[in-house]
Amino acid sequence: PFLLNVLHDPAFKGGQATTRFIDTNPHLFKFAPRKDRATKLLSYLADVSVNGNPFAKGHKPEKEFRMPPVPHSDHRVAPTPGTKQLLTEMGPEAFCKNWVAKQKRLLITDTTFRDAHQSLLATRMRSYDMLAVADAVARRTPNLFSLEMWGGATFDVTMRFLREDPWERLRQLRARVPNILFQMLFRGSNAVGYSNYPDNVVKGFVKHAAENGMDIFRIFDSLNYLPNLVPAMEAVREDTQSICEGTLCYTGDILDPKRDKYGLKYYVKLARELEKMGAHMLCIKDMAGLVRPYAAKKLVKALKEEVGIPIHFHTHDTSGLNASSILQAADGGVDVADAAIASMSGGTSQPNMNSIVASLQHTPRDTGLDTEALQEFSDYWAAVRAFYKPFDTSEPYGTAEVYLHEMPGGQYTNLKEQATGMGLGPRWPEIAHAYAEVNQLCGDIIKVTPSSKVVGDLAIECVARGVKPSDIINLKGTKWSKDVTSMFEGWLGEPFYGLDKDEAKDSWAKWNALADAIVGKGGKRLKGRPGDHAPKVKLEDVRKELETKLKKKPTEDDVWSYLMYPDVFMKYADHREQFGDVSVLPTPAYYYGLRDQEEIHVDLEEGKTLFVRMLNLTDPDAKGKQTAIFELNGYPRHTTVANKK
Ligand code: 3PY
Ligand code: ZN
Repeated sequence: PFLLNVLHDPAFKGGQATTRFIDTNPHLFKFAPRKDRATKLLSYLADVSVNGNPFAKGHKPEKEFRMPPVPHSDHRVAPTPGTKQLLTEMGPEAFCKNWVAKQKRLLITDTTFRDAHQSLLATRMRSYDMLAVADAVARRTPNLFSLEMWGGATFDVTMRFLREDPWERLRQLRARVPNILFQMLFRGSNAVGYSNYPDNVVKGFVKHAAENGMDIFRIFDSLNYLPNLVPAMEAVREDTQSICEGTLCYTGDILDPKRDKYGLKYYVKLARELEKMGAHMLCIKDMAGLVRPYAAKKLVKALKEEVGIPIHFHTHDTSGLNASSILQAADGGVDVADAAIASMSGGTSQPNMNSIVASLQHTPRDTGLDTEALQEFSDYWAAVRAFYKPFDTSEPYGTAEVYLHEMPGGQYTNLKEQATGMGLGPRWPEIAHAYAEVNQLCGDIIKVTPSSKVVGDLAIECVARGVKPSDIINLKGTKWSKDVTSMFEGWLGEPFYGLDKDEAKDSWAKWNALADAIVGKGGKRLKGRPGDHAPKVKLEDVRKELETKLKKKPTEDDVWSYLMYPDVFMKYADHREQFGDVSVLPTPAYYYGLRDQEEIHVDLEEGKTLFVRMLNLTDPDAKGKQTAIFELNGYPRHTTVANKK
């Protein structure tokens, strides 16, 4: 390429080059490092154009995508100050007490950047599509309460399937949205993973996330075992200026007199305890969308009477009815509710923000959000959503089946995929029933990541083997997956926390019988908080270990990513080494490569843009190699890849 630079230089072309040409034009002769950023990206584009993206399931779009219409906003005008500025000025305690609790309007959290795509698109939304709209979000909806944009499954999936750095996503969005609070979902002692992490890892992670821009930590436990929340809650309160949102997970139906185990009394008890533990806000986390409309009002009213901190309601629209749960919760006095932009809402995602906002207009709880802006955002996301077709597999209609299986919205599509992958797709109704039966066999537990995964694994296993869930107890010598055994060994904590002895008696009997069958009678069983059994991790040792593996000094981001997901992080790091930062590529190019003559532009940084056109892709040669010929900023470049198909 350097030769081409020389050949194109006007002085050289004009025949004015002398022997001093090299001395006076050193920039033309600076050999780019062999693998510069552009070269690495071209290798990626060549590879994905020839072999496809291994994570896009072989999907080939039939027609060209339309350019998503980015909502209008003037980036030269600074965004109006919002909740972020208020939190900074007031501090978490005063902000929640004197501002959030005093708002008449219903405050709204936009989940489009996290739970909506986790629940609809298997968490595959790339930073690129969020960043493209972020300037407009900051300017057109500055009166949002918060943006949920991190945590849950996003941490794992960004590295595993998107080959992006989750920390970069956080910082890049923060830079563009300086005025709205950022919120993450934090799985208590399971942090952003699926198993227990030592206390010092949980605390260090919280601190690093806050330092990089996280404002609200929604902290829950998958069995509502509140002692598991302590390290994370302490870290938020002691080491950060962020908001600690203590969370209770909702299951069952408080209106059903026959299911009084998880009744109003239970939720009130947990809520009071969370407030005592230091929560600045309380979250009702209805991960499966089981809070029915009239239950919503009853629950919120009862909790409002019992706790003094603001209440934040999170639900899913799996039944198709949960916008009305939000309206009823608003009537009951809830302070904040979660919703997703229209074209990313509904089904297993959150209810439709645009419609909720419109339906509250001219009422006492009017949100004040701009419906025209929300419509433009919806148009944008509708176009973007088309890029993610291979992952967009949930039913486009509501289903009351959710009241039977009680599956979290974020799990539903994943479990369906898992079933389809095992050839069990057509037997989904059986799996849904098995899921409900396994739950009863466990003694009727809270089901949310990771406990929901264990119930799902067991349900699929039963259907695959053709046994009834109730037969698990009698299956001798079966080897269950590690996730399954570790839950019954006690590594997720204890189920039935918050119930009194009598209420929990039957449940414990069932749990113990199943645990005996799975772990084995006399097998190792933990009691109490798993964190008390997990030795502290020596961070210095981890840094050294990682330095050896990476052959260079790791960043603090790398250390925390590695602590959460060692194998996934190492694969991501290899990819980054080979192809550079692929998050800068437009999404169709990332998933499907470039078509013949297609041109994209890639902004590497402010003022540095690559224009890449696919000129030709040769047929495979005798050794199966194909050459992709690109035009890069006007110059031809080629790269050869092995056809692996
Ligand atoms: C997660 O933990 O990822 C969830 O979304 C649970 O609802
Ligand atoms: Zn959710």
